Amino acid sequence: MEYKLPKDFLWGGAIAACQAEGAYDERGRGLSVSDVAIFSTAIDRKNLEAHRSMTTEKITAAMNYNGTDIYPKRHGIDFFNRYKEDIALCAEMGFKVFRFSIAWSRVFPTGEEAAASEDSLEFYDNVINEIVKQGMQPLVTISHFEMPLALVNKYNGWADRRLIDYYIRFAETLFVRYGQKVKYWITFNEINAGRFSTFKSTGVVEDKSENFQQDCYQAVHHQFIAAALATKICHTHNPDNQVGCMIARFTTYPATSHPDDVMKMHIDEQLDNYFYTDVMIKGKYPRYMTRYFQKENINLVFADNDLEILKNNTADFLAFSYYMSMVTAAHQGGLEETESNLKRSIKNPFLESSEWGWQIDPVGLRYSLNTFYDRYEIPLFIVENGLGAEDILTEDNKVHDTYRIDYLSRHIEQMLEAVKDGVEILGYTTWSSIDIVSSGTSEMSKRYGFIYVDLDDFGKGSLNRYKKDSYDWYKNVIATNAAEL
Ligand code: BGP
Repeated sequence: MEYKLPKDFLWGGAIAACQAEGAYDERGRGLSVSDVAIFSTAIDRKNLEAHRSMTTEKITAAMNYNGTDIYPKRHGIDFFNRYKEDIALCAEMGFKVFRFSIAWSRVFPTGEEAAASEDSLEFYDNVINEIVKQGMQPLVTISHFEMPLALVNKYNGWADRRLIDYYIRFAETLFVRYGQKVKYWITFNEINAGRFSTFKSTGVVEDKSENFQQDCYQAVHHQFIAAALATKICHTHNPDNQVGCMIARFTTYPATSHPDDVMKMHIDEQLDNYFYTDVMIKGKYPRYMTRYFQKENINLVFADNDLEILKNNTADFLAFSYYMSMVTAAHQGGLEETESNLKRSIKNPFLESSEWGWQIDPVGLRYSLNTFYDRYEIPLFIVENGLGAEDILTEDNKVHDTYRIDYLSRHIEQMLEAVKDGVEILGYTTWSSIDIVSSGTSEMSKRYGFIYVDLDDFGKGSLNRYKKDSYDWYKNVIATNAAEL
């Protein structure tokens, strides 16, 4: 017997509210962390540091700033008004699933309202109905780098335990309203991002914290509890629904075969990846974290029944994003580094990099799928994979993105190898489906979609949508269930 890709494999693409919707101040939406986490812009493209250390001063400056360089981040690609056209274009490609997120700051503008905004719920009714009408499954990320800014100002974000209640109120509102139409849910986008990009992931502000490290991990602990409770509540409303956890997969290799480097790789994998999935899938804190917390002088505060909650409400599937692999060494001195998603890496001499320094590694995807499945034996869902590039729109409105086709086909090829290895995979949604604003750089010119959006880094452009060469290519991949790549 041979393992094969199932006929009902969920092919599709993804977006996030804070990078696509725009309309940041329309119809009662509250300000959100994503509106002010905008410091690495086209002007300062490589400055990821800004996201790691958001201070109240920087946030206030951003709130009062109306400069053109932050235009794309707040205005997105106007998905808020153009969702019908965008969803139709994705359906035409044959998507089986459409991944998107719901803006918390739209549904509960300050997070603390007694009732959800009916107007906003209707907007998402329309989005979901459109997806279903066009023959696709919605895959909803409940929280994708977006939360009401008011909760940051009042509570220092997820550092405060009360955030669990606010999140649960938000999540339950969604389960009640959409639970009959949405089968697949993700509780938090890249829950492991909090360690590298604390503000956009947890809303914790560095200068509001007495012990920033402690608050980072306490915030993540609160998110673990919130995710577990949300999983429980979702199942109560509809036992058939599936709730996944999600991390950014930081696949890490040792710089050499020196045992110290291999050990360092093992520890990095534990701290950056497995800590999160172990808690959310095995339902308990792994023992290796005890040593780490002691070393870092971190003392997490647990409520009486926290361990019980984690144990009884584990994730139904493991979703992850995969863009590249990384390299680590016990002694980093003198080794050349490169940028990557959320953290830096040592350069791998065997791999090519994207224009942003992300090291392209299709085999690493097969390796990641295998290592995850060996460890957990639950279904996996690749919910982000793609290439950020500076596409060029020709005079006849075409984009010849052969580099994107090359990137995606090589990754899908390795995903198929993993299927043959016996790994159970529910689906594959590319990042992104249509061009949206980059999360890391706030730029429009870092594009990932099959559909080009005519908008530049300074908010100029017609917002017209144009199919890239990769559009027809992916349509055929889906039609042939990847028999033709
Ligand atoms: C992931 C995020 C996405 C997305 C992607 C690409 O970390 O979940 O929101 O943006 O990375 O990153 P970037 O936009 O920084 O290129």
